[in-house]
Amino acid sequence: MNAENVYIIHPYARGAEDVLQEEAVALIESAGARYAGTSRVRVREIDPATYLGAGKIAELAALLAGLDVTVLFNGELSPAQTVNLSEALGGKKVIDRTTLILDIFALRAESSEGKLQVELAQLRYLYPRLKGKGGALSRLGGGIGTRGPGETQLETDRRHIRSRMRSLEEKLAAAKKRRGLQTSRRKKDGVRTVALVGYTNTGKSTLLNALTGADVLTKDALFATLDPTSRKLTIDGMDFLLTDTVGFLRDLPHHLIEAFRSTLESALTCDLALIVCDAGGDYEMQRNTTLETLRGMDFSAPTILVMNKCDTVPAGVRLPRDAVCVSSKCGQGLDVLKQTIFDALEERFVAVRLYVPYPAAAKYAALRPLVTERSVRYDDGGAHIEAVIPREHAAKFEDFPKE
Ligand SMILES: Nc1nc2c(ncn2[C@@H]2O[C@H](COP(=O)(O)OP(=O)(O)OP(=O)(O)O)[C@@H](O)[C@H]2O)c(=O)[nH]1
Ligand SMILES: [Mg+2]
Repeated sequence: MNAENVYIIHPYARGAEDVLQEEAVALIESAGARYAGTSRVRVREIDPATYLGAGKIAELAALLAGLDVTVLFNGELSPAQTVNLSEALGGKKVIDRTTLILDIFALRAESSEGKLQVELAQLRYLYPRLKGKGGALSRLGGGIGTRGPGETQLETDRRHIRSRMRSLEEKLAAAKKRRGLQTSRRKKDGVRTVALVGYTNTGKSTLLNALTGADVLTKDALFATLDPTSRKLTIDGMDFLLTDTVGFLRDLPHHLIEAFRSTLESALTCDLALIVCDAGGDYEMQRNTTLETLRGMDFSAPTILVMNKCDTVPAGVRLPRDAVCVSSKCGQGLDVLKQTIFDALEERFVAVRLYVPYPAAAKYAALRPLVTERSVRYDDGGAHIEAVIPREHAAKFEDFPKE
């Protein structure tokens, strides 16, 4: 199939929003489609029926007549506005930013829970848009907005969709419960978790790979990662789980964040979060967007600011002083980052030397899940252990004679 050509209509109110416009191109490419051009439209007053004014629409209709393009409206449209715009533009397929992002999510979702979430988000978004559209959806004939797990449902009736949404909600609730159990077990076992969070395409997955030797997909695309992935990382004998997460985007529609809240929350009940930014990009905006998004999620872990891709920044350029500068690609700064992670976690953990006499082995075994052992040496009477334990549980180890 030839790649779908997508033409952007970029509405703006006042001042130029160039980031959003450039991002729209990246989003189109991330969806596997081809960018076909942009019209910027200054909007002074939103027309409730068509968003844009009649004069402007006529101009656009003339411009696009005869072209085989899908129109991306780089903003959010109401269901009625989508239908009306499509008609006014001579029946062209019109999608908005949310539909496009959902489409990318659908392409990326791999875990069963991720797929369920995308499907539910797509159906919730489509449901009000089905009203009175008759055959409109089947006319779309493939491409953006029709892909993903929701695809087969699009042509079924609303009642069907309602019951499908209910069933998805139930499945997700069950998955959430399971995940909750997993998290509390992890906590009980004293497994430390570090989350990689940040703006999309800043190199979170590349950093996960560089630190852990994992082989997670990395890509110059928006939302390359959708499902959180965890890998074990050992620094100086201390083990923990490093979790990669979905990237954030400025002006990500609120209900999309809602949809991914639950997967994110599991990663966000972490002991430490690395906020990854692109040192060669608009890192202030990336950091602020990330912090704002996290603020809405009951997030309270300590954070480390990481400026990635520092290989792309000319020497001498000043980066925020509180940041650790790294290049996941070249390996620069990774040792400093590891040390910073270790130090931040060590505040919450203590290194101890224990002596466990053989008769006390069972007692120690019961506490073993809390312990990260660094070295164990046996003698006739028992085991000499060097280990790291959570500060809050330190009292439980007081029975073992210190060396
Ligand atoms: N020059 C340079 N490029 C990098 C570096 N780290 C990552 N990249 C590139 O940046 C692009 C995005 O990397 P990813 O690791 O997929 O980014 P991500 O933050 O996981 O992105 P999403 O999952 O889409 O949110 C890829 O093309 C990487 O090769 C780096 O340190 N230097
Ligand atoms: Mg990624």
